[in-house]
Amino acid sequence: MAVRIIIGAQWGDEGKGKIVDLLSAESDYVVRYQGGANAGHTLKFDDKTIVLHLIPSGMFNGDSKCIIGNGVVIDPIALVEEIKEVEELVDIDLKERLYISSSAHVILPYHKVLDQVKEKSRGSDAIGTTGRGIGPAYVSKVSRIGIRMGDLLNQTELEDKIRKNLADINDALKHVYSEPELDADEMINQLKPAIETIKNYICNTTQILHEAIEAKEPILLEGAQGSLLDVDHGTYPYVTSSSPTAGGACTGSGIPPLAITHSLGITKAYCTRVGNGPFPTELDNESGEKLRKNGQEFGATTGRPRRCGWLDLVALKYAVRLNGMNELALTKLDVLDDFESIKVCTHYELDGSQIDHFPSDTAEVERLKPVYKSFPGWETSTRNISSFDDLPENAKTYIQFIEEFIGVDFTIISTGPKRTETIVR
Ligand code: 2SA
Ligand code: MG
Repeated sequence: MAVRIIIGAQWGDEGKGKIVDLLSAESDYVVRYQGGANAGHTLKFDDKTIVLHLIPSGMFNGDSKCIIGNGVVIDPIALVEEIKEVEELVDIDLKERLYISSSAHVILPYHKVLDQVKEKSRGSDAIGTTGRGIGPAYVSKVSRIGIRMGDLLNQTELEDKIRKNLADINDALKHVYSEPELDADEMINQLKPAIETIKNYICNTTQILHEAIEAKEPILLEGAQGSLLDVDHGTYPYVTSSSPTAGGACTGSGIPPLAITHSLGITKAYCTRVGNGPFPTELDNESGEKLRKNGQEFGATTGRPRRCGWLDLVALKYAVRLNGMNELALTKLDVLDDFESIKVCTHYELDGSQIDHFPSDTAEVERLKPVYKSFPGWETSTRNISSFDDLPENAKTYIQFIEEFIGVDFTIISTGPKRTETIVR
């Protein structure tokens, strides 16, 4: 019985959605454990495309139960829109498939306003958030004034809590940020229809998962964002406000660490980052442009162009160690198809000395100079190849070098966005 965590090994957008969709056919449960509607997980199957932000990517392949765990922060209005979108795309009754933790925290309109106002006030130090209210919602959670999904079921108490929180927030909006105040009644009325739609999905998901583990049912845990955006282990403060790494999967679902059997890291064949913060292998040149164009590297939630660069093996090794990854998936190999030469970063130079680890000090990460190893490109299409043996020799050499460097093999290699465009080893 597998309990497998799927974790981004970079700065997000590694293609976790596609891999979760692929593996969900063999899973009884698919669980989101952190983040919120800042995530953008793109799925392509049959002739359909959908970008999921909150609903787990296990909805469309098999009939696994999809859980939004306690560690997620949920915007009820965004969730209702997404439920509608899913039900319009395919003929499924989500009532049978979707379970939402009563302990997950709610993103209220004031969190989104605070997110945007705080970003504006940071000026050139902006983090480049998605503006979806993620940071302020986790602030409410840890400062113990948060509203949880279960609280949506008691209208009187909910209204009380919203009014109380809003009094402080309006004070800050008015006096600290010189921004207009928000109206509690308007907010409450806006939430009512959303609550009506989602109330039947709210339940104790931790208990469901404990029973699933005891019944030895296979579970997939779907991370959002990536290891280098982790609030503890990423490039702080240029991080998201949750723990995408393996530990976050336990706290964000209630699954104990010893129940986890597999830690599957997802990495692209190159690197991207969206938002601000250091990115050692970033390419501010034609090759970077070409990666963006070939890989269609634009934010799946915000549409922002993603920053692109060569694969950073030092950062990848750090992610593997942080998460105890014992399997890797390589995605978007086909994006490199028309490059004459391809580089990977094998170590860094920091202030004149060579280092081979990822620094914990973000100021040091800013000063890193990547040292590369070059590979000849394969300059032929790998799109749609589904057997490792059929890959061009130069692609095999590239992949095998990464595996040897990291010490973990790729069990999945993706050669296009569709389910069929995949090598499973
Ligand atoms: P936030 O909104 O507080 O989580 O932003 C903090 C940082 O985390 C980054 N972040 C992301 N990075 C990559 N992908 C994400 N999801 C979307 C996508 C992003 C989009 O799939 O493309 O559409 O722009 C994601 N979500 C958060 C963010 O850029 C900040 O650097
Ligand atoms: Mg994404």
